[in-house]
Amino acid sequence: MIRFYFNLSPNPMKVALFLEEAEIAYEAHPVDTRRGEQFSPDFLALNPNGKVPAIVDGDAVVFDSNAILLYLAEKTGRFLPPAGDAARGELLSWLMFVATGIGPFSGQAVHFRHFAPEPVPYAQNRYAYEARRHYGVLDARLAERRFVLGDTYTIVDMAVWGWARMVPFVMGDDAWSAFPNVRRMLDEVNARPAAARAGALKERYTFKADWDDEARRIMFGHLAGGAA
Ligand SMILES: N[C@@H](CCC(=O)N[C@@H](CS)C(=O)NCC(=O)O)C(=O)O
Repeated sequence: MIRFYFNLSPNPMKVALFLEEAEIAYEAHPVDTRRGEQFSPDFLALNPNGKVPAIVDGDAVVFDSNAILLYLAEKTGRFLPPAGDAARGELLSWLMFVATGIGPFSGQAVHFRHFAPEPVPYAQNRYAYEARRHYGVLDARLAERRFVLGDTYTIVDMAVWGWARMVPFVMGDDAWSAFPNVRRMLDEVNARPAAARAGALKERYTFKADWDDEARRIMFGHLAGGAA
């Protein structure tokens, strides 16, 4: 049975959605990142980068949410176009767009909007701008398509779902007005039973909620004087 190492943040949740969509049996292993469990030797042996998600599937250990989505899609032959198809190229482009654009810029926008120890207007503006720009690209794409690749629901939509649920947290409470097509797609995916099952993980597992000094020291190694 697949072991799924996760918390409730956007990247692990994309993988939870796939596992539920494909009805793959899995054993959930919560990793409480505010308590530093991502740096335990056992977890670092799975993902030396010390971040969730990761999965163990027999001999295969896969980390990084988008790599896991591709691995599971290729393994099951589901939620991706056949290898060599033009649509497969499109899927790879948009998956990397989420992996290298939507995800990291959203993450940094959240950091400087909510968590930086002091306000840094330049960084706030840069990351808010880049997050908005990326969601704008996605919104234009979805203006003419039901899902990112067209009529077919794929792992790209799952990758988008993980982050799109966080739009107000990333860009502010009024952000949805600028991205109506992303919102429409998010609502459609949210209505799928698999999304409800993935979302129900938060009822079954509790993670540390306090954003205290311990959590700050663990999550932001640079504040504790850690060298990269
Ligand atoms: N590129 C990675 C990013 C994963 C990531 O940033 N995970 C966060 C979720 S909270 C994490 O584990 N953070 C813990 C930390 O930074 O110490 C992916 O897509 O899986």
